[in-house]
Amino acid sequence: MGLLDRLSGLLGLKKKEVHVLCLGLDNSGKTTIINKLKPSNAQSQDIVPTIGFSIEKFKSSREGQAIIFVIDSSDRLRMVVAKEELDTLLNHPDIKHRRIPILFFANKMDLRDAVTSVKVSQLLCLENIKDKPWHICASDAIKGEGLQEGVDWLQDQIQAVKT
Ligand SMILES: Nc1nc2c(ncn2[C@@H]2O[C@H](COP(=O)(O)OP(=O)(O)OP(=O)(O)O)[C@@H](O)[C@H]2O)c(=O)[nH]1
Ligand SMILES: [Mg+2]
Repeated sequence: MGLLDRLSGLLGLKKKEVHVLCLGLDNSGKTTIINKLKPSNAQSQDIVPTIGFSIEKFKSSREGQAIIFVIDSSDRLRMVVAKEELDTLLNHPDIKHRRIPILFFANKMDLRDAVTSVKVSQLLCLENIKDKPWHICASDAIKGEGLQEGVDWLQDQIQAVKT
């Protein structure tokens, strides 16, 4: 079972479609992360740059939405661009006044040039996000490290909304 499937299993709820938006600059690791969240028999071995955007369907247990925002922690040069994209997202009318949980993956932690997740959090000024629950996890999407912690957090947020 993939992590997202387990989410619904743990909640013991009827399977419904869940809409999780996975965003971030190109080459940050979005497709690799989504791929790792699928059941192992559904994972693809060959990931190529996504042209346009892709929509993946998972079965899960909740209505509503969450956002996963992926950052290449080794790409210091484009961190400011990532921040601009994040700010644009946070100011988007569909997002701005909603308490939508945002999970950040400070990805590519295995690379020598990677900065810590605390540093990523500072560079993106995450402490300024006051009206939405957010969480940042260091991850290595190729090995799948850190993804579980992130999904666990999202699960808690979903549960908090449901109760
Ligand atoms: N070292 C390392 N490489 C990674 C990690 N995650 C992804 N990559 C590599 O980074 C490259 C880009 O990954 P993708 O998953 O295609 O990134 P993306 O965000 O989907 O990129 P676009 O589709 O272009 O927007 C690939 O070569 C991945 O193998 C990681 O945690 N560590
Ligand atoms: Mg992609």
